[in-house]
Amino acid sequence: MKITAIQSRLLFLIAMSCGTIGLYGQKNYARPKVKPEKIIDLKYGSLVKAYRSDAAMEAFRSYGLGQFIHWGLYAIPGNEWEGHIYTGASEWIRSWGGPSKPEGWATIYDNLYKKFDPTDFDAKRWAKQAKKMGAKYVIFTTKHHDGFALWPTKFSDYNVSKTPYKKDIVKEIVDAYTAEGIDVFLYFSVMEWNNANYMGSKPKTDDERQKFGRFLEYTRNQIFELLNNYPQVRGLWFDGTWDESWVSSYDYTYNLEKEIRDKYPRLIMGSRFRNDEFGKRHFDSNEQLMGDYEQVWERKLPKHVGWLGGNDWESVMTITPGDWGYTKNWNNMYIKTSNDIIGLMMKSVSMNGNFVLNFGPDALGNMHPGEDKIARELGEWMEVNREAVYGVRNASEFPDTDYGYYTQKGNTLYLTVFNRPIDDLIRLVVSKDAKTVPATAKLLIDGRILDIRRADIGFDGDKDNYFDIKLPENLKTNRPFVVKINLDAVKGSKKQQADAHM
Ligand code: FHN
Repeated sequence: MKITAIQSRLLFLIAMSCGTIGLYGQKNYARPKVKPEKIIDLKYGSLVKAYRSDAAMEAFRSYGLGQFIHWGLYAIPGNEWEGHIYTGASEWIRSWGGPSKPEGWATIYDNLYKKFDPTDFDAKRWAKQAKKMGAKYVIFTTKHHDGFALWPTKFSDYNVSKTPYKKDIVKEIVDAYTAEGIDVFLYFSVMEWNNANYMGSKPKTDDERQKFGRFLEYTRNQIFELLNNYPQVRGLWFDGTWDESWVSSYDYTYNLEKEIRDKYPRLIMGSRFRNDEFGKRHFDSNEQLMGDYEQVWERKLPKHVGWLGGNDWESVMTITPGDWGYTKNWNNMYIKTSNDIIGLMMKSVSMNGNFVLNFGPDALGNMHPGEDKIARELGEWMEVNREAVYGVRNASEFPDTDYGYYTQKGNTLYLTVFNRPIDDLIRLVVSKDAKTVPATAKLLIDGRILDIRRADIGFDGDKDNYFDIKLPENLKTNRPFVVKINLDAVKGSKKQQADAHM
């Protein structure tokens, strides 16, 4: 049965989003053991030896919400070309193959830079939108796998200065977002499809080793060029580090990370930059995190906070099933709703992570209308509920709840309710050993004080206490809402319930 190109794209994206991971569940993703059976002697293991408590890392832990922006030449086709539909992820369109590929596609793509002229681009407008949305940091693609640089790099002619636009886009983004108080992280792809010195496989001959050696030096030069040109940046977000050529260069990459950290000790780098001498990525062979935070959670979330082993982490998420770059046509695929996104964000922060939402602007410099809508709706929600998102930690004293997600800041507990109980009675389960108990409660949405009382249910031998919070029947909302609960020291002793006789 012949399927149309749209159907094949739909099938591809469904497979992408469900095949390896379920958005809300975690299928086929086995967590690494947090403690190795035995410690081995590693020469190229993790360089992050201690918990970072510097201001930059503490700021990272408090971000809560970030914005990812994938922008580059792939925005010009936007996943289609002269009626041909590309079924892969839109930012991978240069690698288009198979019968649906337009004739001479690679050459067409490699000449798109001559058309790149985003006349609507206004970094200040993007930064203001991100600010209103509530983003505390942005991760911006300086160069994706196609190797096209959005800054006037001295180390390659394949860059924005050679386009009709000419201007330094990375500088515009760094300046505009920094001015809005949003910290900037720069995305940098190591893999570079159209670089003559790049190869995916491990260099075998002397010639290949020399060639890839030139590529490694080029990579190092661009990294330090970015850090030198844009000193405001807080972090580097590396990608495209899975090919054997890079994996086998663990000696070089170890020393490169060491050089970066020695020169920029406050820079934040996730676990995706490199691997140890056994090829272990994200966690070295002693299960040590290969970066300042776990950078594994891409279009997936941990099932619960225990999976994280106390490491810092972030989840990066697409609004479409699997496109990071601009995609013209959002029909025939699932587009995450604002409630989906609020749920993913609150699940992330309830497990001490950050949630980073991706935007893929079009070739003129406009966000997709669907992205503008989400940014607006998320911003409206954050306007009211941001205190439950920023600078919070896992409410470890309170067990998971079926009502939604707990986050905590000192003696303030936030319950973000997604599942409103049928009787409007929220029953908090509080361990009898808890040092603090709920004392007062109010709704963030309108400030109303809520009735809260201990429910002496009399469950025999129960290890928990119960506190009931009554929601107002006239509370009308189609969004998750936050109950702000003040915790107070346990007072007095409670009436001893008689034991049941069996
Ligand atoms: O291949 C890239 C992909 O295009 C996109 O940039 C994502 C974003 O995290 N990273 C890689 C896939 O893991």
